[in-house]
Amino acid sequence: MARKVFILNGPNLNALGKREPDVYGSKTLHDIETECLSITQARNMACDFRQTNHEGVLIDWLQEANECAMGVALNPGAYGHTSIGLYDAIRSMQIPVVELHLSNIHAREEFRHKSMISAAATGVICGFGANSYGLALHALLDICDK
Ligand code: CA2
Repeated sequence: MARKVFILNGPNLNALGKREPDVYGSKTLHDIETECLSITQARNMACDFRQTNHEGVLIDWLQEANECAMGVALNPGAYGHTSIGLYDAIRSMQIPVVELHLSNIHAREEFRHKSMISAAATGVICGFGANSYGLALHALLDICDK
């Protein structure tokens, strides 16, 4: 198995840093990608960082990761609250999947409190802004290197 992890991002995360900086911070997704690449490089791991606005594409990428990567860090965006398809995809994977959110979903609107995918994930990080990515990635790499 190649030493590679996927970092997958769901809907609207391409708008990061451009709107609602009070909720999601001022970093762009590209800034976050740069930080993730430097973390993975330092830990001798390759990294495939992607974003899509489409639920089925996220599912395709999870299935792809399961074939060729050691683990996934996933910010599912709003699909995390709604998608049984994502839950089923993660359930069927043999590699660790760390769910992450920039915001603390439990401190926001009630409809964000429930994550459909947490029960299938290896673990969950939320509420640390852009740092959620680094925290999730280190947790994932610790599992991969065990
Ligand atoms: O906190 C997170 O990371 C979320 O996954 C972000 C999702 C939201 O639906 C989840 O409840 C929590 C939304 C991402 C949308 O990002 C935007 C960025 C800038 C402007 C508008 C939306």
